[in-house]
Amino acid sequence: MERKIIHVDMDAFYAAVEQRDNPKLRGKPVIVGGKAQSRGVVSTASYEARKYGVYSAMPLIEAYRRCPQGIFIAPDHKKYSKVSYEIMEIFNHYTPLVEALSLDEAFLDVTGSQKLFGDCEKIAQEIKNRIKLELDLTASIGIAPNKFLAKLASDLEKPDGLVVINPEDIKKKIWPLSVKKLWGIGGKSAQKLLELNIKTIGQLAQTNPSVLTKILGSWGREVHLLANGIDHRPVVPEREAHSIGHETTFSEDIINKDFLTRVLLDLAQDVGWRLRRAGLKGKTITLKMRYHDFKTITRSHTLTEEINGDDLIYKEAVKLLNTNFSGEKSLRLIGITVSGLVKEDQIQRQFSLFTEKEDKSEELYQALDKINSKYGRKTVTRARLIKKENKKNTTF
Ligand code: TTP
Ligand code: MG
Repeated sequence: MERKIIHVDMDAFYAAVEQRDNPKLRGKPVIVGGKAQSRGVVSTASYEARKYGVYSAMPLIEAYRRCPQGIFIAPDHKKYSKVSYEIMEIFNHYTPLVEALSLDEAFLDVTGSQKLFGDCEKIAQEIKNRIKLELDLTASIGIAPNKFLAKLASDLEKPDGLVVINPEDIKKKIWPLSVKKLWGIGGKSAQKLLELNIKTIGQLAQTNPSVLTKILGSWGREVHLLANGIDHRPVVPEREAHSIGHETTFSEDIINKDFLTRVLLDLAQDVGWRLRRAGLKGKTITLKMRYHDFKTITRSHTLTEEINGDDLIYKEAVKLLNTNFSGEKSLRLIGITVSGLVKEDQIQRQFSLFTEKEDKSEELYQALDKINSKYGRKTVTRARLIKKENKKNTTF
């Protein structure tokens, strides 16, 4: 059976939440990131502000230069992550196969949901309606037989779009798009393709894959398949993922370390949120940096204990930045990945064994045994997990 993949992406997410919660901001150029002219970075801008050329990852000073009448607001991550939970709850209603890519974006595999909820277009429309009615926000949705096409589709009619791409639409709807829309095609690759006069996805699709592997390495074959609308990657709910990461490509090269540090906070919050949502913790923190000349490096640090708190991820990422960013070459992209993932309840079992050994209290053992035999092995450890988590995760 042909797969049906939905990609949902909220419109101007942080700004839309702010406009929803403060009617005075509606219809206005809202720029979320921090005080105008401060050292920070734009998290996002309302569509009204985008008309002035203000975009995500732009320095606030530049945003102010382009749009001095903009309303500048500091981001409230706690609020956005709460809204994210509500959005993801709506998705979970239609399928267990939800892969959240970030706070405002997810893939849903609804192939098996259609018998119960009606065809995929009906499901997508219902999701949009619920997001509007229950959360007073808008989302753009793409529907396609695979992830690659669904993600491209959701972007085609933003904001408030709903675009279906069937295999027969690929030539008309996808082939005219720029090669830059393809995942993994950064500016440098696009430049190399341009030298061969390959500008559109269609031209890429019609190029011999051996030519592409010469330019792009093994990724070339993959790119050729994607350009032809072929993508077999499954929708993987985070709880089954091996790593969770997030990265930002800047609109202009960045050399200012304070600015990069501020971006790391956003990224850490996103990655932390996704880990916690999936009930995961990870031991290895990796910082990815792509320099202005497109050279890309990754630097990792493995901790003795798994973490998923924003503050801890942020702290490790900043340490990696401090030791590996000399400030001589500007960056195009920065990203954080957490790997070495384990499920929180597994850690809890280890933790509980450890503390039990430390306690050496016979009475306690007996009491634990009693409870565990009565309610099942996990009862007590789970309760401890909750306490431990509450203490640690002060941010949420
Ligand atoms: P996006 O989905 O990329 O952007 P958006 O939802 O604001 O706008 P649209 O999808 O309609 O184009 O990112 C989702 C949120 O993630 C965004 O509202 C703010 C945050 N974000 C950052 O904090 N920094 C960034 O560089 C980006 C791209 C997003
Ligand atoms: Mg969005």
